[in-house]
Amino acid sequence: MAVHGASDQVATAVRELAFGLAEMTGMAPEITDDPDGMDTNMIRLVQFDEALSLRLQELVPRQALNEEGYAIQTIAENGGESIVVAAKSGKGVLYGTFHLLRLLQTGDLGGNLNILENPRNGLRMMNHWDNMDGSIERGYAGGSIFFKDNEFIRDRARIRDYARLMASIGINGAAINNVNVHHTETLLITPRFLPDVAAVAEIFRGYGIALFLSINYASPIQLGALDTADPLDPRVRAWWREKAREIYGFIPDFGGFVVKADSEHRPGPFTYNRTHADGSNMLAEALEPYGGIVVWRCFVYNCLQDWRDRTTDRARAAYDHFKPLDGQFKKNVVLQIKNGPMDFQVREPVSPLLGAMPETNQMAEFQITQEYTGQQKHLVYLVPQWKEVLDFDTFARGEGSEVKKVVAGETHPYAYSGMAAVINVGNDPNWTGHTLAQANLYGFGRLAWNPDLPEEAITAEWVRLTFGKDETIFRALRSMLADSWHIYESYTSPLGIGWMVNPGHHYGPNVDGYEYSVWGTYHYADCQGMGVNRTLKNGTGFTSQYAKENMERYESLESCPDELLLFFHHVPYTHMLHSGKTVIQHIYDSHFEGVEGVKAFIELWRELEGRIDAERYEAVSERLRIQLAHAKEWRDVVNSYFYRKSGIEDQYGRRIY
Ligand code: BDP
Repeated sequence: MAVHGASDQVATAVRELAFGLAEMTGMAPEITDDPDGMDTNMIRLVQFDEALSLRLQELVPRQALNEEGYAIQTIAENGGESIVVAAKSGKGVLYGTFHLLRLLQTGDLGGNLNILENPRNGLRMMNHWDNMDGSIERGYAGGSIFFKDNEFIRDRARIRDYARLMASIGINGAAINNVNVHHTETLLITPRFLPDVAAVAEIFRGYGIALFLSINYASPIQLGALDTADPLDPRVRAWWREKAREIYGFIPDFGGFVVKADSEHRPGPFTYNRTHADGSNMLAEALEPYGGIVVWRCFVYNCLQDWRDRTTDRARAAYDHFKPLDGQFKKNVVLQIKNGPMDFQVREPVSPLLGAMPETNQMAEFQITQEYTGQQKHLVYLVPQWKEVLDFDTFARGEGSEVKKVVAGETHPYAYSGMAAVINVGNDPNWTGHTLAQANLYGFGRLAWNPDLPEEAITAEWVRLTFGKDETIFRALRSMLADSWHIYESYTSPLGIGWMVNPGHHYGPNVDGYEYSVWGTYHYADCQGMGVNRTLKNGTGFTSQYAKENMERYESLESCPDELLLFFHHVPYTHMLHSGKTVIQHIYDSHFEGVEGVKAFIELWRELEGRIDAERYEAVSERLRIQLAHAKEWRDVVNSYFYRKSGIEDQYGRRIY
């Protein structure tokens, strides 16, 4: 192996490649730093710079690479063949090296390599919802890998493994603490904890990951410095400027802040009658001299509302709050917008805010951790859901303004944009609790790198990297993964209705769990019908937040897609769907089918016994058993609820409990 380039990430690439090769071949490779040597059959890792020989410079179309891109090419030299991984930056070399390792591991290295890859999204971020007591909000795979008992975990081996995992799928930023910043986490930006934060940032740096912190908007007050957090108060501004200077003293390449403000009891600029532009710009101004950014979440709504009039529909909140502020944000603020207008339900329309602010940086927020999608007890592969979101045409600049183009900064020219996700890892040995939930983590990284990757290609990569090249395993898992989201949807919530879950922890069926609460998440079922009327004509008017094409599609009962019907319309149970079924019959059928779907998973998985190591085989079998039991409960609770409400018999006379 020959190396040209001195950055931290090139050094990491060398270590990773040496380690990978040694693991796969049993032999440690020889490493030289003479890129023009006369050896044959080399792997060359090359970071372009002035000192590089012309011969290597000319190998790759360097202009075609962006800062994080890479090329992998087979070249003839010295009578043999070498493989060159070349990039402009150390990060690019590292990503290329992981790509090469992937090819080695899946056995796809044959033939002449001629690969050129650039990430489509600039920001490819993970959001941890880790608390310093070691718990993880909405975490289903054990405790935090960063914190325990209100301290940092000293043994950082796991953090290093985490960073490798992230870099191998192209992640370049991570916020390590929960967006709900409690007292201890407020201290993360003080000298009490900054040395520890810096130690984690150093590990991240080697893997090209910028460390971000979620901050408490009221820090100037909570940390005892001031009696206000008013963003227009000069003392508050000065406080944050000084704070930024202090943080960058510890971490010169600190990524910036992630902020949840004025949401679910978090403090924010509204307290001072200031806008979210005022609030975020103040922080952006402090970070600007150091190249830091503010990731400002748009999950802002009044969680104490009781929806009585058409103006307080929770679905409208993000757009209503942020759209009028377009153009008022500084260039180093990026708005992070949840994929749907509500909150990571199994089915929601795409957030109408995505694409709607040409003058303001935007990125999309997804949820890998399966809060509302089975809590890693249920198999739910989210890549198909994310692809639907990414492929959704916003029409923001006419046809062809898909979400993936918006968040890549291609529809509107954004300075910062990309994709973020709430991650699903914890300190469980297999990272994600459910082994098959790893596919979601992998898939998110791959889509953030390239949103055009087909679902099946991502699945194939993951299955082969995780379980080897056995075709039987691939066929079984491909079908289980591909169907799993729809199956989960079918035994949980029908036709775009969300939240029929137990309040608080959000697991298990409870049709009226949130129906009479202030949180603004209703199904409005009565004896006649159900669904939320969000039309412009006589509902909440939410449909009008979409571009005309989408607005018209959702507004009309004729064109609204079945799977979102009850999100947009209140209809009688006897309303006929495009599928040819009535709403009530659809509810019955889908809930019965969903349970059958889980039974089919179990059959498919059984065929893999003996092909997969016993530990993973058993662990997944156990989760599938739980899934089946809970799917039946879901089916029975939901079906009997709507049977009793509507009084309408199942067309097939099945017994409804
Ligand atoms: C909701 C979660 C809550 C989070 C919130 C958020 O239930 O734990 O704090 O999202 O995104 O889905 O801020």
